[in-house]
Amino acid sequence: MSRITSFARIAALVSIVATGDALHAQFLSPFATQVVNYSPGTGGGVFVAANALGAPSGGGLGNGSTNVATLGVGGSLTLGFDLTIANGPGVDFTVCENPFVFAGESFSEVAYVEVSTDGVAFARLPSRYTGPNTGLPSFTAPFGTYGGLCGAMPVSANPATNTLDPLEPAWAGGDGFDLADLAHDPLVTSGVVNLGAIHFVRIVDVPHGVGTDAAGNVIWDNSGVTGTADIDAVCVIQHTGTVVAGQPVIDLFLDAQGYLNLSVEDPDGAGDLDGNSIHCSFNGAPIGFRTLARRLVPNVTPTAHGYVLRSNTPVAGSGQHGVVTVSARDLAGHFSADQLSFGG
Ligand SMILES: [Ca+2]
Ligand SMILES: [Ca+2]
Ligand SMILES: [Ca+2]
Repeated sequence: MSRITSFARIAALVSIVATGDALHAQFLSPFATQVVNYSPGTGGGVFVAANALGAPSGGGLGNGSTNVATLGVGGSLTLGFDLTIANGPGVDFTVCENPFVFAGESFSEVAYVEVSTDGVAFARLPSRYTGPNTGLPSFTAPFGTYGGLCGAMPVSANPATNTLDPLEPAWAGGDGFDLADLAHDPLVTSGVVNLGAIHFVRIVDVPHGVGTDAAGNVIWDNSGVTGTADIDAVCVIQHTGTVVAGQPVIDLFLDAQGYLNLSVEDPDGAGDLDGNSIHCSFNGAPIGFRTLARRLVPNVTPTAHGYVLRSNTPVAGSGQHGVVTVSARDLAGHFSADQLSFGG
């Protein structure tokens, strides 16, 4: 190789590196890549920590994966990533456990989810349980029973058997987590946990009938005394390479009056949304955008950037429950998704 060619190659390499995180990130795994700590508890399951690395091995709505790392009673699993998870619009990462649907409900074994910048201080995503306070009456739990916990949403994506994109949770499945829910956590406000630079996710067993949600309610699930959550994968949806000014903003939320709202917007205008890319699911099952809108959020208000849809009546306190997930791309391929679990 001549000296000039060699310099040219080095210059090209330097240029690629200097292009920064966005390009570099395209070549990094969007899944957990390291088992940082595995402290399995007792009970039954598959105690292979490496099963939580890489892509999910979803079994579809009716089947749970066995390619999992079981937490065990009192156990926890800390995973590391090549990418830096960052707070973008909506869901930033999903945790894939192995729930399955039975008679319209989910067999749910739930766990707390925590995030860390330094691997030492972990902030726990606020959890919500709306089931009975004395235990669940059946083998399964209604969709919408849990929020801010993994282990409720079935997983369909499985690159070994189908072409569903694991990073597109409306169809892929998995429990979605939005780092914005931690904005008021003391570890975040003090700067110890940086929502723009999350390097670790820790998943912690909920002690059966003892562990509480963020409001102090005792959490019950379908695990029984010796069962616990089984972790299949963690999928990074928003990271330092995807969080950009012009990306679409999907937002599912209950407003102050308890109405369900869905906004589908793009900072570049409604015309920048790729209409064909809007994917929706209800209780894990794909549903058309128009059907979802008609059934749940029929009141449509155009905005400068897209649409805001709202339910006819309040859903909070109405007895309605379920989990809605919506995702979309813009014409540049930028992505956003959101998921809302509601009930009670
Ligand atoms: Ca977010
Ligand atoms: Ca399970
Ligand atoms: Ca855009």
